[in-house]
Amino acid sequence: MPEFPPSLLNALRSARRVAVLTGAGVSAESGVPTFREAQTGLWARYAPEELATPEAFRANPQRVWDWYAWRRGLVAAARPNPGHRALVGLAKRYSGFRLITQNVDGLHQRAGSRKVIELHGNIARVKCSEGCGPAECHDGAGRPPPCPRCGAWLRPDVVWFGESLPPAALAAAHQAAVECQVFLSVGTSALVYPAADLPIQAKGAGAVLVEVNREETPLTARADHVLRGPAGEILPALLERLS
Ligand code: BJW
Ligand code: ZN
Repeated sequence: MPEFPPSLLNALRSARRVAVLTGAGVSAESGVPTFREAQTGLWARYAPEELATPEAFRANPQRVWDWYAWRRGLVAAARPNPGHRALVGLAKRYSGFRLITQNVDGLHQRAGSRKVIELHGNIARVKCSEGCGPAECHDGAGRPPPCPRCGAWLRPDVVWFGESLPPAALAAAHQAAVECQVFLSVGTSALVYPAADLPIQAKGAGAVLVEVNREETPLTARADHVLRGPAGEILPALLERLS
């Protein structure tokens, strides 16, 4: 069982409003690959930055569609892990609990988290690449299907580099960050903006900033507490110490 500093436990025991930002690291123990760690498998040669852009989709819709089909399969086969479940337990402790995720895998919701703020969309949904809006797609394999309204390609309903985040989700995340008393940044490299700004805003507004990560990130130096290790072990242990 990891040791937790008494000042952290006190902050979490006395808080009413807690916000958590998660990244790919929280799903790593479910077998979903992260973005910036060693990539394995079919797509090892491609950097996510080369696939997760509107330009990449325009240049080669099939290649991007296949990458997402492969990832959709990984996510469908994955199960929530103890880290996801501990966040469900943590939510029950606080009247003001907000879970903000950069993940598109839906594993928080499958674990039982409600009202998850999804900053980067969801891989299970598709939308028109020309802006008609959401669409249905019953078979993600094969060729990218056409939009039923305008005939353009359908694309995953996720946020690519250079695209705006869903305004309502971003506004809710900002509000959660500046209102919380404790902010936990879990399993994210804290490199991608504007998500990476949320912990900084929280700290600027007076929150105790906690990082849970296997490795150092640009946020580490600014965190009040750094819990080094896998989220699937740290979060359940933290929840148990609070109970
Ligand atoms: C564990 C673990 C375990 C592993 N336990 N931990 C300001 C400054 C600089 C640049 C910008 C800026 N503002 C905007 C930008 C540009 C850009 C950006 O941030 N670039 C930087 C990379 C430099 N941002 C954007 O373009 C954003 N849009 C935007 O700002 O719009 C306004 C605008 C428009 C036009 C011009 C300018 C501004 C959009 C960003 C969209 C990101 N999209 C992706 C893909 C989503 C769809 C998909 O899934 O395919 O989102 S990229 C990818 O990165 C994905 C992730 O959500 C995101 C973050 O990654 P994450 O989750 O942190 O994963 P990793 O792999 O990086 O890290 C995993 C971590 O887990 C590691 O630290 C491990 O150690 C740890 N770990 N196992 C605990 N078991
Ligand atoms: Zn359309």
